[in-house]
Amino acid sequence: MSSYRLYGMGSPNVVKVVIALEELGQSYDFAHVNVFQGEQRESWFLDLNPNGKVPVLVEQREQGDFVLFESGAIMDWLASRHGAFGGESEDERALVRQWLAFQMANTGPIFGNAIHFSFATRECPYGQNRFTIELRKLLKVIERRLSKADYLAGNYSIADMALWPWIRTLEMFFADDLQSPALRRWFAQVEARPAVAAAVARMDTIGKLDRESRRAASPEQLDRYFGRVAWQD
Ligand SMILES: N[C@@H](CCC(=O)N[C@@H](CS)C(=O)NCC(=O)O)C(=O)O
Repeated sequence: MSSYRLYGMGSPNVVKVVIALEELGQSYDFAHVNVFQGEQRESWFLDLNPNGKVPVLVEQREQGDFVLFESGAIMDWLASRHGAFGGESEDERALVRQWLAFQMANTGPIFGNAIHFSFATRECPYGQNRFTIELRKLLKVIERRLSKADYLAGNYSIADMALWPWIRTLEMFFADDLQSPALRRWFAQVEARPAVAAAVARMDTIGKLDRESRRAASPEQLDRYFGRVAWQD
């Protein structure tokens, strides 16, 4: 039996955890959550994460499960639990956490909104413009950093694992904005890692489940998922 169970879908915030588990050589069961039809709002899932979002990582322990949500917290905990990819010294660990926090507080929400509003350009050009400008600003920050260091925190770490799936997802929507040299070099280096390839292969299967569940979702369920209509409690 695996010691970990990961609840998720094929989205970047979940892929980053899969990369970490693969890099750390951990076995895990993947429990697909049908977010398009609202499974994340069911009572059993809210008991795991009251915020109703994936990923959630559960470590199965004899004395009772340990449950963790928020992908940044999960990455940080995995790195410290297994003693790898989180920095060696106190200062290195702080730098890893700094770049992990940068991903969580900036690229996650801004890239996510930029993608969201790219679908809603006609309805909301203001939103599209605002988040595309912010996205480009963040890509410049990343380029500046990666032109001075091999990886975000110096050595390859959970901070790179957290950012990489977001850049991969952006390739589908903002490919023209991703051509700067340091970003391309870093992206290829991370992509070439066997653990990253294994994570991508596993997540391709999960992506198929997402597409099926999205096709099967009703217009009302999709409105709730995309936040156009409030969830009924
Ligand atoms: N800050 C959270 C964000 C998680 C998140 O946004 N998850 C999305 C998929 S990537 C989700 O579960 N969406 C479903 C919903 O909000 O109802 C994290 O990094 O774990």
